[in-house]
Amino acid sequence: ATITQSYQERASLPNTSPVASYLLRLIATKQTNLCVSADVSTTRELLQLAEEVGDSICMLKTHADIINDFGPRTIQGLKEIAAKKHFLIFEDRKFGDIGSTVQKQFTAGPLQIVRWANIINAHIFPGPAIITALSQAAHKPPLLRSLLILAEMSSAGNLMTGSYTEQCVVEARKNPEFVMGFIAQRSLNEQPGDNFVTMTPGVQIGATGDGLGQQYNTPEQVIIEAGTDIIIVGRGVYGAQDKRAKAEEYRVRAWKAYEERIGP
Ligand code: 5FU
Repeated sequence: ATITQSYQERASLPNTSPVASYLLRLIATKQTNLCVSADVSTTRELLQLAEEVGDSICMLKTHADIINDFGPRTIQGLKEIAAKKHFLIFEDRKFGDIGSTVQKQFTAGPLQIVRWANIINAHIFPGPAIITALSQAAHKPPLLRSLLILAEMSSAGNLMTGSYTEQCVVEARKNPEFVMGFIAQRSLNEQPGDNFVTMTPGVQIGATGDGLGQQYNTPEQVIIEAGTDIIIVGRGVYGAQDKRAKAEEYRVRAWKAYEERIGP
């Protein structure tokens, strides 16, 4: 199904959330299916990294709660660089609570995630109301926001397998306007009509793990063998001396893998 279709083709399929369509077009235009995970601890480092890798990525993933001095300057800086370099912002907040609480975590507090993150993610272990609650909060006032459901994780021994993962797909199919896809280790587009975007963390060239549960695959393993759409790379890029060159190296590897997968 979607495994052999181009990003460009998939952008205009029915059942595709508006943010997914936008992202798929952006990926095709910029020729990048790389997301860099910016797990740094200051606003200065975050904005510097965004500038350095901006041309090579379709998306920047953040953990706003690990930025020591996160504030209005961080938000404004991020938004400006994202607009200038044309990438989306994904806050990896992993919401996982009752609907009423996640609405507050999404819109209020020191982070005000809804104001600046185009894409967020959530666990469905609290039940499907987490999806409707986040959707409601994103739509008043109307903002173009989209959700990734955490269907699988990269860490060793995680419990997100089998029927849990299947249930994630069931809930996503019920909310195609708001749910753009999954964080997963393989494509979960199994039924005709499925066009979810799969983003895969746990990618690094030349490492198998980090000693704290993280497990790594290569860009080729996740794009060609597992059929996913976007690789998410953290330490593999920001841990390098020359971050710009490293991001470009990952972009080329993941893009070639995609071209090989869809064929001529
Ligand atoms: F949902 C997940 C997951 O299953 N694995 C992950 O590694 C999220 N992550 C995030 O991706 C994690 O919190 C880091 O921010 C990033 C991976 O960073 P790395 O340095 O490439 O290991």
